[in-house]
Amino acid sequence: MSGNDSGSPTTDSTTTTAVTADDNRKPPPSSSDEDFFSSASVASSSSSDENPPPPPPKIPISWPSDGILSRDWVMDLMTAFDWGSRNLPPSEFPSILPVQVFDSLILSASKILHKEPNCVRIDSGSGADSRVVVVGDVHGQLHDVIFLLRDAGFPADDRVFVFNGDYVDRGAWGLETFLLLLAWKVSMPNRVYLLRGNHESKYCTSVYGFEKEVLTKYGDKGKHAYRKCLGCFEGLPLASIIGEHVYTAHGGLFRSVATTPSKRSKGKKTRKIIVNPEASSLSLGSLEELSKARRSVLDPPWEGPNLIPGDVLWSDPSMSPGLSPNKERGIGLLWGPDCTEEFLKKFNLKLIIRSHEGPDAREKRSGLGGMDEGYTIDHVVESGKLITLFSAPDYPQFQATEERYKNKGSYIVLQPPHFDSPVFHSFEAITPRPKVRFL
Ligand SMILES: [Mn+2]
Repeated sequence: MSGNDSGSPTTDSTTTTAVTADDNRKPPPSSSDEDFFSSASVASSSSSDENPPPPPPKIPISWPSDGILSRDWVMDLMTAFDWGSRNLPPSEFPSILPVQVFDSLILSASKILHKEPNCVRIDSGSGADSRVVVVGDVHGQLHDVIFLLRDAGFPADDRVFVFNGDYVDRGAWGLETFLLLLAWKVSMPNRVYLLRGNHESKYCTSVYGFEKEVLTKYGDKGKHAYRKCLGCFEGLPLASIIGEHVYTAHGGLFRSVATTPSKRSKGKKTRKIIVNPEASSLSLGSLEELSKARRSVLDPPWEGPNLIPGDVLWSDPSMSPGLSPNKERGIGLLWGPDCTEEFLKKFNLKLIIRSHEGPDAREKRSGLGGMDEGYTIDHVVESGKLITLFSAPDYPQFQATEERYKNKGSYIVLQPPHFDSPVFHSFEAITPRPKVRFL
C-alpha cells in the first residue's frame, strides 16, 4: 500500500496557497481554524442517514481491573475511536471513553513519560527482523495515523515506534490521536516513544484548536481533561537517539547555554552568569546540556536561561551557514549545513530526523524542498544527512477553505545492521475522510 521506497527528495514546490494560519507564535488570522469546536456548531450536528452505521464496538471502554493494557485493549480503543469519529457527535465522546478511564490512561502514561530522560536512548534491537519506525507530525489526523500503524505494522517486540511530536491541533481528532498513542506507550513502554512537539504546549493548543476540541468532547469535565493533557505534555521527552547514530527531535538542534564565568573583579570571588544574547555568539549545544535542560514547562521559554527546550521544539534548518535566531517563528534557531556537520561529527551520528515543517511552512522557504512526498533531505554533509519528516497527508485537515495541500505523508523505517539508512514510505490521505458534522 505504501508508495516509494527511498528516493530523491522532492525539490519543486507546486503547492496551493490557501493556507493562512502560520505555525508560529503570532496569533493566526481570523480566517483560520479557530471556531471548529464552538459549541453552537456542535449542537447543530445531526447523524447521517445515508448508510446504516456499522455495529458499535464495545463501548464504553473500561479500564482493565489489573491496570495492564493488553494489545487487544489498545486495538479495541482504536476501533472505538474510529467508530465514534464516524458515528457520534464530538460531545458524545465520554460514551466511548468515560472521564475516569481517560484519567487512568493519562495518569499511567504520565508516570512513564516523566521518568524518561530528555533524550531517550532507544535500543533498536539486534534481530534481523528488527525495525524502527519514525513518524513525523500527525496533527489530529486519526484516520491517517491508523492507516500508518496498519501499513507499517503495529508496535511489536521487533518493531519500535518513535513519534516526533505534534499529535494535536489543526485536525479534528487530536484527542483520540494523542490518547491512542498514549495507550500504545503504556502497553509497550520500551517499544513506543513519544517525543514532544511544539504543539504539545499551552500556547499552541489554545490557538490552534486542541483546547476547544477537548472542551467540546468532555463538556463540563473539559477543563479538567485539558489540564491533564497539558500535564502529560510536560512529561514528554524532547529527543531520541536511535541505535547509535540517529538523532531525532521535533524541531532539531539547539544552542549551548553554557555559562561564562566573569573575570574576578576587584578581588571578589563573585561569578556572574552570562547568557549570551548576541546572535554572533551562538554556538551549538551538546547532548550533555540537552540532558540537563528543564523540560517540564507548559510553554518552552523564548528568553531566560532555559532555552534548550524551545530550540529543540521550534528550530528549523536553513541553507545558509551558521546559527541565528529564528525570527519567522519568534523562538528557536535557524541552523545551517555546517552546524549539521558539526553536530553529527561531534556526537558520532549519521542522521538527524526532524519534523515540524509541513507543506505550508515549506512553501515560504526558498532553497528548501517542498513537502509533496512527506519528507525532504535538507542537508547532505560529510558525516551524514538531515531529513525533515512530515506524516500528515493532505494537510491541514481543517481550514476555512475547501482547498488543501495535496501532500503525501511519509514515515521512515530504519533497519539492521546500523539503523542509519532511512527507507521512506510515502502515503496518501485516507479517503473519504469522515465528515466533521459540526463544521
Ligand atoms: Mn511543529
